[in-house]
Amino acid sequence: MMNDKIEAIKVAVSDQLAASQALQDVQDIRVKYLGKKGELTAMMKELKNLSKEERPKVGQLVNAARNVIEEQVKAKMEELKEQALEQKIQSEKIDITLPGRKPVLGHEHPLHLTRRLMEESFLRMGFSIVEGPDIESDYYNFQCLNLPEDHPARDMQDSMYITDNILLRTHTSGMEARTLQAHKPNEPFKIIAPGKVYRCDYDATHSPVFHQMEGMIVDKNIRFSDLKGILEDFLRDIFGPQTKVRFRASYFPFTEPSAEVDISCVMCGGKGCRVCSHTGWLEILGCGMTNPNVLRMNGYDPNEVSAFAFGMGVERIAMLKYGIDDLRLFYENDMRFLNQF
Ligand code: 2U9
Repeated sequence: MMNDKIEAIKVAVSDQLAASQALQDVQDIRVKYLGKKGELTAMMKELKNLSKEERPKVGQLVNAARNVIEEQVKAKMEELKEQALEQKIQSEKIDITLPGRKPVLGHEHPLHLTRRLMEESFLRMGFSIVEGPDIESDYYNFQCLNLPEDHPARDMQDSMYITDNILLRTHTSGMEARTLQAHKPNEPFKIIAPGKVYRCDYDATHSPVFHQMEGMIVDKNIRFSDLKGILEDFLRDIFGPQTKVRFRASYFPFTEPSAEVDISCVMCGGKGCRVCSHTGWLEILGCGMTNPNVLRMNGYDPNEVSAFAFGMGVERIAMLKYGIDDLRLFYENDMRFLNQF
């Protein structure tokens, strides 16, 4: 009778295991038959009621059945675990035949592009680039450039002061002064000084931060004709070979004589239009022969060498080159604007 019962349990376990879909089902089967209160465990406990002859035989059968069931449970668990892993692998499978997503590539900002074109033009003419601090001393920003104490450019309304004698540079001119002082007296050089400058100004045509490029050549016998030649070549390089250039007398404390430079209007070619206020000309930069006092103040002897200097706004060059009518477009990060470059 016990025999039949054991056989029946074995069949039942086989059927139930075959029908199991989840690990929990298998655990439950294990508990149901092999657990403390399981059916086979109960049979073991009943052995004591059997005769001495029957007890070892049935005991062996129960043990054998127990081992078989343990094996089957173990095998089923392995099978289900493997199935689960296979499913996970399938669900996480990457389709490497799908075309990749193209990353959006950024590009140069129009101001940076303009600065680079300007730099490349001067580099081709043998200039070097110098860069220096945006936070500048009153000494380098004004004093050594022949800007007297009472000069209007020193006014608190025009400059952003950090302390009494430290400010955000209002021009990159400090770099020419620093370069003069860094060289042996009267040593020749050709430099441009590009970078950010800061002024207390804010409207459609003025930004509190803008970009300048200044430059300077020092050598024996530098003349106004050298200044004209270099700047004409530069402006035709940037605005095209048809560009006409004119020099008008002007005044800057760090140059003498000084001039403002106009180019023929980029819109009408000089005929006169709204952009050039019907004059045919657009003001583009300032320049002059470096004031002998400034050379002297920075360790050079104006009797031995002469120099010229110039300065221009990178934003203005970019606006005229690309026909941009509002300075603020450069700083607003509007992709509809930026994507055009
Ligand atoms: C030293 C000697 C001379 C730099 C110069 C200008 C003329 C000039 C302005 C144009 C428009 C700046 O961007 S802007 O506002 N600059 O007109 N700058 S000569 O002359 C120097 C500088 C340093 C030691």
